Amino acid sequence: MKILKNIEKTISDKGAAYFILIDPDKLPLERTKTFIEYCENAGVDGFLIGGSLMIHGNLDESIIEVKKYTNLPVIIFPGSINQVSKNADAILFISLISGRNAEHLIGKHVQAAPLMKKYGLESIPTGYMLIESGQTTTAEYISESKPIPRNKPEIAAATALAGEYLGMKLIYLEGGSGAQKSVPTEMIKLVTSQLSIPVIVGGGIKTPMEAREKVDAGAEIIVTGNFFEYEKNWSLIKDFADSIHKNQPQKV
Ligand code: 1GP
Repeated sequence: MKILKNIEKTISDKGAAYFILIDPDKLPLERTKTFIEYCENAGVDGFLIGGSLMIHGNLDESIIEVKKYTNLPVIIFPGSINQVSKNADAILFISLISGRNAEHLIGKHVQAAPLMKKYGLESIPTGYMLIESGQTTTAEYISESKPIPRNKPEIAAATALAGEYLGMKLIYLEGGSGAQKSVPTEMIKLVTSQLSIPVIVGGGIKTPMEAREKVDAGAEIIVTGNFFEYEKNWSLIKDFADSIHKNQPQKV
């Protein structure tokens, strides 16, 4: 529970936490040091690492490289059963509760659990919910599960509540990496008003202001990935962190 506790403390200290998603396919090993140092100096709270479809990248190598340059939590965000590594600090043990594909509700978990036990990897039970975001995302296509319609916040709220009652420690509202439209604010408001566990929001967030809107709506963890795959955007990481950390003095 060490890493979950660390996240909960960050949320309570800063008002919300900011995580950056690293896709080992997109961040070359030789750029890792510069990127991680950039994130550390900008006030990022931790890293998720993984991807729905990993083709060239090597998760283990990538985690080892990231951990050379940071003491922040490095948490696996698994896209498949192959993405269980002994080198990470924890794993989001995600159950895709918005879908009805049994493999992603319990199947893959049975395969992963013995390995997690062997590695002593902290499990963070996470109810993962795909939200319709304008076009078919990789997560939706690969998981073969339907997203929740973006104009149905009541379905999202009921699903998230079921996740909490099943014992999930986090709920992840996911637009999908590179989503055209991020998760609607109204949906975040309704979901967070029903829950007592933190809600992560990610997918298609492209500006610090948009990130802040999600936090003001009740999100307690914001994730961005795609936007910072372009080095020209790295200078904005600090602006994202500052907007998300609502308990800390904002820039004027
Ligand atoms: C994807 O929520 C994450 O799983 C981050 O999404 O890459 O669109 O920022 P982006």
